[in-house]
Amino acid sequence: MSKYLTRLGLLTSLSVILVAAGCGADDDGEDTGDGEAASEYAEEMDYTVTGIDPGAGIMEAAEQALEDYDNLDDWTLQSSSETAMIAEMEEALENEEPIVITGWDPHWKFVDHDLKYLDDPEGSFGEPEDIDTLAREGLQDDHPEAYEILENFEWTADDMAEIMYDLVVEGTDEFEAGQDWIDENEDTVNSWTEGVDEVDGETFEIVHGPWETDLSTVGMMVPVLEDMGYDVELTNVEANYMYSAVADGDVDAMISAWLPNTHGAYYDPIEDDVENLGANMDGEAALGLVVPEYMDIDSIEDL
Ligand code: PBE
Repeated sequence: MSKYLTRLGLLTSLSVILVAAGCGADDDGEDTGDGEAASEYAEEMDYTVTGIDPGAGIMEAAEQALEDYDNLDDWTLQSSSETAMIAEMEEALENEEPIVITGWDPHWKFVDHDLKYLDDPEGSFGEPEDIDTLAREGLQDDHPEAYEILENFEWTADDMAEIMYDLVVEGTDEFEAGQDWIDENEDTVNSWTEGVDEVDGETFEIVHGPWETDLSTVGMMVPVLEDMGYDVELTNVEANYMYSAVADGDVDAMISAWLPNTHGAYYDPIEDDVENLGANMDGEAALGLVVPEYMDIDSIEDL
């Protein structure tokens, strides 16, 4: 009951402000502007941002947004998984209902659906960042060939999105999708492996997170390393364990470190215990709140 009252209170004060600003509903209740529509959305969405797994860095950024924006005071962030979030989003799209999700780039969802990021004037989601490659200490001595390939590894958001699209939308196995990309991008892959000696069945371990971005990346890198003679083992864990696994030397490398913001809380404490081989994707990783295009709002402040 009290929750209901709070919401009602919020709605009322919002409408008052919006009507005062001349952008609310007119007398017969017809929607004449963004503002009134926004408050209706909020109630329809049950004041909920639909999120993913609780360990993901984007969930921390979304919690930060709930703190930074006064209009989100009574909102909650619902955790689930990437798959569950996308399913909810697709259902909303089908019914043209409002929904707000935690969204990021690169991601295939922007290819197939008309979606938009909401402006983030408070900067809760930070600036676009890099995806870095991290190596365990001693990797260069133990596996110099793989070390060199990983040091050379560099691609773009479009590259990753191609594999992700294949994987998620076409249902292709990640290694097949990765191999298809390799076949179409031989020059790029050669620029990573040129002059590097092949090895004879050495085991190489990569840790990655539970998201499609990570699957797409390893889906490509595993065939590259296998082609060079490695026997690659993958471990799929939650975000914080990716970092401790490399820092503790339990695995050889990770190639999906979203830095400096998204995984900053995981990276900063172990920074001195790993070797950062630099960005494999430069400034193209971005986070935010995402809504369908048909929603008549542009900013988190309009929610
Ligand atoms: N993501 C995709 C992850 C990193 C890769 C943005 C969902 C996150 O930790 O938020």
